[in-house]
Amino acid sequence: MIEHSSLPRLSIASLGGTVSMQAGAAGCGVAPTLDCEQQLLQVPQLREMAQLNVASLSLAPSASLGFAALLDVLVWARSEVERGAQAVILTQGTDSLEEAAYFLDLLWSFDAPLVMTGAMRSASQAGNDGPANLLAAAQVALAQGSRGRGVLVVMNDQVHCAARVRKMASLAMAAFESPGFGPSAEVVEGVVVYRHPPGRRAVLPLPGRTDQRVALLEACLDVDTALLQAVAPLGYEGLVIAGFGAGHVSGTWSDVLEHLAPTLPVIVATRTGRGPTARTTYGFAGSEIDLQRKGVQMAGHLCPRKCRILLWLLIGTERQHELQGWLAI
Ligand code: DAS
Repeated sequence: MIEHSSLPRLSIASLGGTVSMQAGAAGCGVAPTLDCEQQLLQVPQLREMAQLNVASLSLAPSASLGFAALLDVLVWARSEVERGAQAVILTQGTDSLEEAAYFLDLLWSFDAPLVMTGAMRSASQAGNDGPANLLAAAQVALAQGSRGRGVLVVMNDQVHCAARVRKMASLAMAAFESPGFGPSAEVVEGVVVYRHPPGRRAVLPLPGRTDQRVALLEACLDVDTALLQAVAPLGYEGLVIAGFGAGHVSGTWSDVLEHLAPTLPVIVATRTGRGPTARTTYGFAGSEIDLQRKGVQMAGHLCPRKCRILLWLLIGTERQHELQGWLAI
């Protein structure tokens, strides 16, 4: 019998998502109903691994989470570590997990791991993966090798770093990947095996303002320029474009960006889902060489959605001028 007070302290909070969902009335589909304590009932072994401090912070589908809610979650998680938690676990919906994880990672200044997980199948479905993901998340949270790695996403016995992880499938159990990089670690029989030592991390202060808006548009075949031209008049303070291929747009979009890029930060990323944007390969109108000459920043390996998070936080901390350096990390 393990003496309870000798166990490490672990704080766990739930935000909602499929991991908190179960069926209500027949034919109505699953919806968030399980609070954090109820989720933990499915994983009794957690209480033998750690002293748990449990909180239910929201019951939202993750498409309805927002930056304000995530800043509140960050304040809670920080205070848990300051009060002695060895690590913090958050459960949330998988739909926006890749964005929420990167948002929190950019602001997470502790060595203590902040581990995020969820489920692809609800408590009402056969093969519900929530309990297994929660157990693996706790094993990762308590592993010494997880320290100094910022925010980690644990799904399907894999550990992904927040800057690289993406949801790559709508319903499959193996939905999460870090395209081009692979997972940082695997959980094998409860043991967390990292492939590499922790990398260099940079952290931002809390944003001083939160009313800024950053637009995300996708380049696509034969698209007109109406939405692109509306970005500045609508008051957006930054723009991310999910560009073709290695970070390209049409010649007509390039013409608009020539006037837009000097007035607000513009990032062009790749819409392909894997690989970096180019810097020095193509020279046509709308290519990366053309766009950089017009003041556009190329995203490198950062996917469009994470570019939007980065730019929102940089504007909120008045660090837009540091954008190029952050994209190079
Ligand atoms: N698709 C759901 C999930 O996997 C819903 C959500 O993200 O809240 O959690």
